[in-house]
Amino acid sequence: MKILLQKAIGIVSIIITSTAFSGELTTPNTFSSGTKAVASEVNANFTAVETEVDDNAGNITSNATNIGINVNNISISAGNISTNSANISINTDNIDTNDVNISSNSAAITAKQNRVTGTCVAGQTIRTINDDGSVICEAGLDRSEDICLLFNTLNVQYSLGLAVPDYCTCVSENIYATESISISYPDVAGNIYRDNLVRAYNHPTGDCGSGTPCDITGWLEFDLTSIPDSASISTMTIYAYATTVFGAPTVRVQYSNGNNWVRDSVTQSDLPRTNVQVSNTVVPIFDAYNAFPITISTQDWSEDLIDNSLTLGLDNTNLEYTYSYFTGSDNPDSNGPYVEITYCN
Ligand SMILES: [Ca+2]
Ligand SMILES: [Ca+2]
Ligand SMILES: [Ca+2]
Repeated sequence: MKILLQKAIGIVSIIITSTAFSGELTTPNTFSSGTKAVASEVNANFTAVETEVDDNAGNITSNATNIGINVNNISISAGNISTNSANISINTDNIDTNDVNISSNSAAITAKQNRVTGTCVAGQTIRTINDDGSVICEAGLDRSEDICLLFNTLNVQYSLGLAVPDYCTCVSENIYATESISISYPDVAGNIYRDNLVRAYNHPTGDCGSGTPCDITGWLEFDLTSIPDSASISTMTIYAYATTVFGAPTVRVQYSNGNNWVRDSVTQSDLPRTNVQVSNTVVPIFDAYNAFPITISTQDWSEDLIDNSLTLGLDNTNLEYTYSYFTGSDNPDSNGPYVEITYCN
């Protein structure tokens, strides 16, 4: 703004200078040799000369003033020119810097990964993302199926204690016991009760053979043929109907690796207490089905899926004289014992 004002002042001063010029002298009369000069004509010529001389005198004064103004303006302009030169130099440097930045930005734009805009149809997965944001698809793998397969084939629920994911296909089956028996331990004679009751019975002062106190486990056998060998069992609960409860027996489930036994011929050595506790204890309720939820992680159930014979016992841990009797396997429809197994594929 300041520079523009100074330029305007300079232009005005030039205009003032150029308009203050004098006219050209023209004398009104011309005298010839041998003729008489008339005084009025001579005076007229002098008057013309006087007018122009006066005019020039005025112009000289105003020119002197203008010259002073112009000198000042030239000085101001010289300062501005110097400032402008410095600014031009700075701008030139900035332009050079910008050129370098533009060059590096162009390189970065060329090398950049574009926003991913490519898509794959349902059932496919992205294999490669291209620089321009397009994608290369391939036939998708159903990871959820893989994970369920992992649970089934490696039995990780048992080995790692991991729960089967909800999205795995899980089914529940109620499998009724095919055999039942009650056997006293550790009587080497094997005091065996081959009737249709499943005993969870302790009598510390009783005699279950050769003077041995009574510690009777009632066993149940289940046929697991209907469950695939590769299945992963996620929950398992025994339901047993209590027909007698004396005192407050604390009944737990235990496991035996005995297989394919029948009530009429089974011996104590056929049914060892291989795993003495695969559930917490429950005090049974009389004249009702009692649920005994099994802790899946306590046993590798895959061997029973392969041998198809699962043997689980009901045992009383209360060392006082207490007991509970449950319905045996003879009549499944009459409150028979069964196991509810949930497994996943
Ligand atoms: Ca078995
Ligand atoms: Ca099987
Ligand atoms: Ca016992």
